[in-house]
Amino acid sequence: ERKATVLDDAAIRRALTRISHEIIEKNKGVEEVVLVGIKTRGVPIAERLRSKIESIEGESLPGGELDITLYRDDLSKKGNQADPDVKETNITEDITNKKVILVDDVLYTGRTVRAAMDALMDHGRPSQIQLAVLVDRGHRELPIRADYVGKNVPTSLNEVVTVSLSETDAADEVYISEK
Ligand code: 3GP
Ligand code: 5GP
Ligand code: MG
Repeated sequence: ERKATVLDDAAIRRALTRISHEIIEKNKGVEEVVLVGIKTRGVPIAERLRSKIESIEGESLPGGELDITLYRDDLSKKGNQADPDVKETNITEDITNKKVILVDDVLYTGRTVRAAMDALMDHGRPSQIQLAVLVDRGHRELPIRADYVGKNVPTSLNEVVTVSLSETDAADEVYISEK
Protein backbone atom coordinates (compact mmCIF):
# COMPACT_ATOMS: atom_id res chain seq x y z
CA GLU A 1 0.00 0.00 0.00
CA ARG A 2 1.45 3.31 -1.14
CA LYS A 3 2.05 5.74 1.73
CA ALA A 4 4.09 8.75 0.65
CA THR A 5 6.01 10.21 -2.23
CA VAL A 6 9.67 10.63 -1.37
CA LEU A 7 10.91 12.25 -4.58
CA ASP A 8 8.99 13.38 -7.65
CA ASP A 9 10.58 13.75 -11.08
CA ALA A 10 11.85 17.28 -10.47
CA ALA A 11 13.30 16.27 -7.10
CA ILE A 12 15.08 13.28 -8.66
CA ARG A 13 16.51 15.52 -11.37
CA ARG A 14 17.72 18.09 -8.83
CA ALA A 15 19.22 15.47 -6.53
CA LEU A 16 21.18 13.96 -9.42
CA THR A 17 22.32 17.40 -10.57
CA ARG A 18 23.54 18.17 -7.04
CA ILE A 19 25.34 14.82 -6.77
CA SER A 20 27.01 15.47 -10.14
CA HIS A 21 28.42 18.74 -8.79
CA GLU A 22 29.47 17.03 -5.54
CA ILE A 23 31.32 14.33 -7.48
CA ILE A 24 33.17 16.95 -9.54
CA GLU A 25 34.01 19.00 -6.44
CA LYS A 26 35.18 16.13 -4.27
CA ASN A 27 37.36 14.69 -7.03
CA LYS A 28 38.59 18.10 -8.27
CA GLY A 29 37.31 17.27 -11.74
CA VAL A 30 36.65 13.84 -13.17
CA GLU A 31 40.06 12.76 -14.36
CA GLU A 32 40.55 9.12 -13.29
CA VAL A 33 36.87 8.81 -12.30
CA VAL A 34 34.87 5.77 -13.46
CA LEU A 35 31.12 5.47 -12.78
CA VAL A 36 29.88 1.92 -12.17
CA GLY A 37 26.14 1.26 -11.88
CA ILE A 38 24.71 -1.68 -9.95
CA LYS A 39 21.91 -3.41 -11.86
CA THR A 40 19.10 -2.89 -12.34
CA ARG A 41 18.30 0.67 -11.41
CA GLY A 42 21.77 1.78 -10.44
CA VAL A 43 22.67 1.59 -14.14
CA PRO A 44 20.32 4.30 -15.46
CA ILE A 45 21.16 6.45 -12.43
CA ALA A 46 24.88 6.13 -13.23
CA GLU A 47 24.13 7.00 -16.87
CA ARG A 48 22.24 10.13 -15.86
CA LEU A 49 25.09 11.23 -13.60
CA ARG A 50 27.56 10.54 -16.37
CA SER A 51 25.75 12.70 -18.90
CA LYS A 52 25.21 15.52 -16.39
CA ILE A 53 28.89 15.48 -15.40
CA GLU A 54 29.92 15.41 -19.06
CA SER A 55 27.82 18.44 -19.84
CA ILE A 56 29.08 20.34 -16.77
CA GLU A 57 32.76 19.53 -17.26
CA GLY A 58 32.85 19.16 -21.05
CA GLU A 59 34.78 15.98 -20.56
CA SER A 60 33.68 12.39 -21.08
CA LEU A 61 34.12 9.73 -18.45
CA PRO A 62 33.97 5.96 -18.59
CA GLY A 63 31.25 3.77 -17.13
CA GLY A 64 30.58 0.15 -16.32
CA GLU A 65 28.01 -2.10 -14.70
CA LEU A 66 27.78 -4.84 -12.13
CA ASP A 67 25.00 -7.39 -11.81
CA ILE A 68 24.55 -8.53 -8.24
CA THR A 69 22.10 -11.29 -7.47
CA LEU A 70 20.42 -11.59 -4.15
CA TYR A 71 20.07 -15.16 -3.05
CA ARG A 72 17.00 -14.21 -1.13
CA ASP A 73 13.78 -15.99 -1.97
CA ASP A 74 11.82 -13.49 0.05
CA LEU A 75 12.74 -9.84 -0.13
CA SER A 76 10.37 -9.09 2.74
CA LYS A 77 12.56 -11.07 5.13
CA LYS A 78 15.79 -9.37 5.92
CA GLY A 79 19.13 -10.93 6.67
CA ASN A 80 17.94 -14.49 6.72
CA GLN A 81 19.43 -15.66 3.46
CA ALA A 82 22.84 -15.90 1.88
CA ASP A 83 24.76 -12.78 0.97
CA PRO A 84 24.46 -11.10 -2.41
CA ASP A 85 26.66 -12.55 -5.10
CA VAL A 86 28.11 -10.93 -8.20
CA LYS A 87 26.60 -12.46 -11.31
CA GLU A 88 28.07 -10.39 -14.08
CA THR A 89 30.60 -7.61 -14.45
CA ASN A 90 30.73 -5.39 -17.47
CA ILE A 91 33.67 -3.11 -16.90
CA THR A 92 35.91 -2.81 -19.92
CA GLU A 93 37.90 0.02 -18.38
CA ASP A 94 41.09 -0.74 -16.46
CA ILE A 95 40.13 0.39 -12.96
CA THR A 96 43.59 0.15 -11.45
CA ASN A 97 44.55 3.52 -9.95
CA LYS A 98 41.12 4.89 -10.92
CA LYS A 99 38.54 6.40 -8.60
CA VAL A 100 35.55 4.14 -8.97
CA ILE A 101 32.17 5.54 -7.99
CA LEU A 102 29.62 2.80 -7.37
CA VAL A 103 26.06 3.90 -8.06
CA ASP A 104 22.91 2.24 -6.71
CA ASP A 105 19.27 3.18 -6.29
CA VAL A 106 18.72 2.20 -2.65
CA LEU A 107 21.22 1.60 0.15
CA TYR A 108 19.86 -0.68 2.85
CA THR A 109 21.91 -3.30 4.73
CA GLY A 110 25.08 -2.54 2.76
CA ARG A 111 25.57 -6.16 1.69
CA THR A 112 25.12 -5.43 -2.02
CA VAL A 113 27.79 -2.74 -1.88
CA ARG A 114 30.15 -5.05 -0.03
CA ALA A 115 29.72 -7.67 -2.77
CA ALA A 116 30.24 -4.98 -5.41
CA MET A 117 33.49 -3.84 -3.79
CA ASP A 118 34.69 -7.44 -3.73
CA ALA A 119 34.03 -7.77 -7.46
CA LEU A 120 35.85 -4.50 -8.21
CA MET A 121 38.91 -5.68 -6.28
CA ASP A 122 38.96 -8.81 -8.44
CA HIS A 123 39.13 -6.55 -11.50
CA GLY A 124 41.99 -4.36 -10.44
CA ARG A 125 43.15 -2.06 -7.71
CA PRO A 126 41.19 1.18 -7.68
CA SER A 127 42.92 4.09 -5.91
CA GLN A 128 39.56 4.79 -4.25
CA ILE A 129 36.01 3.49 -4.21
CA GLN A 130 33.19 5.94 -3.52
CA LEU A 131 29.46 5.31 -3.26
CA ALA A 132 26.52 7.29 -4.64
CA VAL A 133 22.90 6.31 -3.95
CA LEU A 134 19.58 7.91 -4.78
CA VAL A 135 18.04 6.81 -1.46
CA ASP A 136 19.56 5.76 1.85
CA ARG A 137 16.83 3.97 3.78
CA GLY A 138 18.97 3.09 6.82
CA HIS A 139 19.23 -0.31 8.60
CA ARG A 140 22.88 -0.95 7.83
CA GLU A 141 24.30 -4.33 8.83
CA LEU A 142 27.86 -3.48 7.77
CA PRO A 143 30.11 -0.43 8.32
CA ILE A 144 29.28 1.10 4.93
CA ARG A 145 28.13 4.63 4.17
CA ALA A 146 27.46 6.58 0.99
CA ASP A 147 29.60 9.55 -0.10
CA TYR A 148 26.71 11.02 -2.11
CA VAL A 149 23.04 10.64 -1.11
CA GLY A 150 20.02 11.88 -3.06
CA LYS A 151 17.80 11.65 -0.01
CA ASN A 152 17.99 10.05 3.42
CA VAL A 153 14.70 8.28 3.99
CA PRO A 154 14.23 6.82 7.46
CA THR A 155 12.15 3.66 7.05
CA SER A 156 10.76 0.92 9.21
CA LEU A 157 11.56 -2.68 8.39
CA ASN A 158 8.09 -3.33 7.00
CA GLU A 159 8.28 -0.49 4.53
CA VAL A 160 9.58 -0.71 0.95
CA VAL A 161 11.01 2.10 -1.11
CA THR A 162 9.92 1.88 -4.72
CA VAL A 163 12.24 3.53 -7.23
CA SER A 164 10.56 4.10 -10.56
CA LEU A 165 12.71 5.44 -13.41
CA SER A 166 11.63 6.34 -16.95
CA GLU A 167 14.29 4.04 -18.44
CA THR A 168 12.86 0.95 -16.70
CA ASP A 169 9.41 1.96 -15.45
CA ALA A 170 6.51 4.25 -16.20
CA ALA A 171 7.88 7.49 -14.83
CA ASP A 172 10.41 9.10 -12.50
CA GLU A 173 9.37 8.87 -8.86
CA VAL A 174 10.31 7.37 -5.52
CA TYR A 175 7.71 6.41 -2.94
CA ILE A 176 7.29 4.45 0.28
CA SER A 177 4.86 1.58 0.64
CA GLU A 178 3.88 -0.69 3.48
CA LYS A 179 4.67 -4.35 2.81
P1 3GP B 1 16.76 -2.99 -8.86
O1 3GP B 1 17.46 -4.20 -9.35
O2 3GP B 1 16.12 -2.21 -9.90
O3 3GP B 1 17.64 -2.15 -8.00
O4 3GP B 1 16.82 -6.32 -5.38
C1 3GP B 1 16.19 -6.56 -6.58
C2 3GP B 1 15.12 -5.54 -6.83
O5 3GP B 1 14.10 -5.64 -5.83
C3 3GP B 1 15.68 -4.15 -6.77
O6 3GP B 1 15.52 -3.54 -8.00
C4 3GP B 1 14.85 -3.43 -5.75
O7 3GP B 1 14.27 -2.27 -6.32
C5 3GP B 1 13.74 -4.35 -5.38
N1 3GP B 1 13.50 -4.33 -3.93
C6 3GP B 1 12.43 -3.77 -3.33
N2 3GP B 1 12.52 -3.93 -2.02
C7 3GP B 1 13.65 -4.58 -1.76
C8 3GP B 1 14.27 -5.00 -0.55
O8 3GP B 1 13.78 -4.78 0.58
N3 3GP B 1 15.46 -5.63 -0.65
C9 3GP B 1 16.02 -5.86 -1.87
N4 3GP B 1 17.18 -6.46 -1.86
N5 3GP B 1 15.47 -5.48 -3.03
C10 3GP B 1 14.29 -4.84 -2.97
P1 5GP C 1 21.34 -3.87 0.63
O1 5GP C 1 22.25 -4.87 0.02
O2 5GP C 1 22.04 -2.58 1.02
O3 5GP C 1 20.51 -4.44 1.73
O4 5GP C 1 20.28 -3.49 -0.46
C1 5GP C 1 20.68 -2.75 -1.56
C2 5GP C 1 20.10 -3.29 -2.84
O5 5GP C 1 18.83 -3.90 -2.60
C3 5GP C 1 19.90 -2.16 -3.81
O6 5GP C 1 20.45 -2.51 -5.06
C4 5GP C 1 18.42 -1.98 -3.89
O7 5GP C 1 17.97 -2.03 -5.21
C5 5GP C 1 17.80 -3.13 -3.15
N1 5GP C 1 16.94 -2.64 -2.07
C6 5GP C 1 17.02 -2.85 -0.76
N2 5GP C 1 16.00 -2.30 -0.11
C7 5GP C 1 15.26 -1.70 -1.04
C8 5GP C 1 14.05 -0.95 -1.02
O8 5GP C 1 13.41 -0.70 0.00
N3 5GP C 1 13.60 -0.49 -2.20
C9 5GP C 1 14.26 -0.71 -3.35
N4 5GP C 1 13.76 -0.19 -4.46
N5 5GP C 1 15.36 -1.42 -3.43
C10 5GP C 1 15.86 -1.91 -2.29
MG1 MG D 1 19.34 -1.68 -6.83
